[in-house]
Amino acid sequence: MAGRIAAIAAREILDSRGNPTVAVTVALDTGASGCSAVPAGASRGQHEARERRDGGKRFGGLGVRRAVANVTDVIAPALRGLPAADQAMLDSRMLTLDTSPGKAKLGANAMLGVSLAAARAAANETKLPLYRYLRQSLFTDVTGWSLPTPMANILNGGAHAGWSIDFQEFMVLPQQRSAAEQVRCGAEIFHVLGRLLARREQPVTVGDEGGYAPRLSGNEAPLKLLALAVRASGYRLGRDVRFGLDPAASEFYRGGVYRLRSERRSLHTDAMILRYRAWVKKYPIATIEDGLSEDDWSGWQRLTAVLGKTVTLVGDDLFVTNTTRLQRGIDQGVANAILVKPNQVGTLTETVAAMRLARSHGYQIAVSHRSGETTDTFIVDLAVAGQAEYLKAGSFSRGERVAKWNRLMAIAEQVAD
Ligand code: 2PG
Ligand code: MG
Repeated sequence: MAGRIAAIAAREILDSRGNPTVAVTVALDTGASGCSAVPAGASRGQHEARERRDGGKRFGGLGVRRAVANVTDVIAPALRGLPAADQAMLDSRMLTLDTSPGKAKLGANAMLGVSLAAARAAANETKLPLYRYLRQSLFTDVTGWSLPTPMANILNGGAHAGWSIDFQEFMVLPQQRSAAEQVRCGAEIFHVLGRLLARREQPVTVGDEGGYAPRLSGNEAPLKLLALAVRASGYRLGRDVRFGLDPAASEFYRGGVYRLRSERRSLHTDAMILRYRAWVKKYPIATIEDGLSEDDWSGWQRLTAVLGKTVTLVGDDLFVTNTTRLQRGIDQGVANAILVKPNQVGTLTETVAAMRLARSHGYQIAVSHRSGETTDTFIVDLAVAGQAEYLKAGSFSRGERVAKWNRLMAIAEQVAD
């Protein structure tokens, strides 16, 4: 018998930055249950669904007691008795409880916690691993188990690293066949990069996503360092390892220009595009995420015209896992891939809808963590179930990041059997 929701509990816990976030447990009448914890961004897109935060003194205003109460007092009574396996019904019922723009009333953090915990409870009831349950219930048109390539952010900047440099993320994309070899490759490069930095008397402390956060002059310096580290690790640049960038350009777009403080200059959209084109010739850059700002649609069109055939151009703040914005991108020839972050939109059903829409228009998918994470590894199972091309989960340090890579390796062992 399919389990029905018997109880929903929620708590305030801390995320990897030490800020409050929501943890939810959904219990079914069959005895099965599932938990989830919600992540939080620092470089948030303007068009994301809204988190509910308490304001006031506690935790500098970041408390989530209100969101927790919304789960237990508003959402739980409305969902009690519903079949946990009917994700679409649960999520649409929650949407009827909050019709405010961006889910501001209940909070996307409240809703997502319930949405993901319910999916886990339903999966636990079937005794299937989460990725298999998600595949069979939400991605029925997807077949085979080709696993996502890690996007590993081993050098952090921007809002994740006290603005040591302007661009936020410099990622390595290991090209080996197995997840274990990819993780090994990335971790080896990470450690070699650390030694390179230490030799230059640079700090080897890490940023929010576990990558090093050196203060460098300009935004190209990290690419040079990455290239050195790849070679010094014995890997072939381009063949074994490619690069991914997430400048998170919305964060330094002011008054119609891109202000690069570490370079003491500002660039117009077309100068940014020229810069990317030059870098793509010089370095094995496979992906560029948020290379331009979230509402620079005409710039994105030109960027896509120039680089879209050779580079995976990923919309993060641009699309915010939102089908309306993604559809606009599809219609206007903007980007060719989407970053998927469940908490940008607030329910699993809407997240899957964005993935489906992307897939049906040939857009690639990168499922992603947030810079404020917990040890919850739901996104890994989601990426595998939906056959995302990429999984973006930070570097090879900090437990909340490493938990994701470890989960990926565990799944890889299972699907190889
Ligand atoms: C991003 C994310 C994750 P944040 O910009 O892609 O790396 O950062 O969670 O701070 O929005
Ligand atoms: Mg991003």
